[in-house]
Amino acid sequence: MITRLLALLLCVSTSSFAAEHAINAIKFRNYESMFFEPDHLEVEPGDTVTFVVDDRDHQPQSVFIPAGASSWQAKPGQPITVTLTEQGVYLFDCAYHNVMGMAGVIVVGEPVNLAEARRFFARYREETFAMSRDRLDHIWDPDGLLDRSASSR
Ligand SMILES: [Cu+2]
Repeated sequence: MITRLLALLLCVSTSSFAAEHAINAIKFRNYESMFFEPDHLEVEPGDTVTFVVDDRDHQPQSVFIPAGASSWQAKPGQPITVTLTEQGVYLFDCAYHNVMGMAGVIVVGEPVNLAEARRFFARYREETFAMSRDRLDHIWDPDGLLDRSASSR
């Protein structure tokens, strides 16, 4: 009986609960301005991510998503919670401050669209970032998040 109960609990705890994550949109801290913290996140399909804003002049939105995924855009100055069901690499930014390099990356499950995401980001970086251009480079570096997550699976 106890064994069955433990097995059931283990099953429930590993598969049934989607995790909830938060990403904070930050205006100014420690001499750095307009950034997301964390600026990258690895989550599992079905998890939720809430974008929390510390100022009315933020508007988190998706700018690149895997095929079949739903895009999102917060109302200006409002938090937004999204459920990420499709695997792959997502790029998001702040509609107001993306010119200042305010953007980030979420990997849901396997980075199945990594090549496409990498091409998109290269163009996006040149066209969008006027300041803090190298801010997300650590994610795409050969030793960065995306290559780690791609090679470790
Ligand atoms: Cu902003």
